[in-house]
Amino acid sequence: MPEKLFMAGVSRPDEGDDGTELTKERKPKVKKPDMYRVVLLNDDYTPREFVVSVLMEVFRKSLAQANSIMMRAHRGGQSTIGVYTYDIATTKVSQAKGKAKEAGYPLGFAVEPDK
Ligand code: TYC
Repeated sequence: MPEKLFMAGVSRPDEGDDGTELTKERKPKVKKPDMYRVVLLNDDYTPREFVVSVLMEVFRKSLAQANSIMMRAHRGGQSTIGVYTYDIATTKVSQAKGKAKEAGYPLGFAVEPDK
């Protein structure tokens, strides 16, 4: 195997395909998206099973994961569900709140910048 492979368009972000340093003008603006933490908030009224179903349906958690996230919020007041891009985070929270409102429960979430 060769020590180093070169492929067109696949290079370090600070190098061109020829390996030379890129000036500000040539440097591709490829940056990781800002990420957002979605936090589940406890309340006294939403049934545990309903919380678990929302975590499974909207946030695609397994039953075991959903149960553990729900119980952490139930016991400690809040629990991280996951970290997503802004659009995914806000869309999921909107879907989850919609389901809760439809069912008449005050289930709440927080969305916060991740670090
Ligand atoms: N505390 C609720 C109850 O006892 C269950 C619950 C858990 C609600 C987690 C919200 O984020 C939550 N029925």
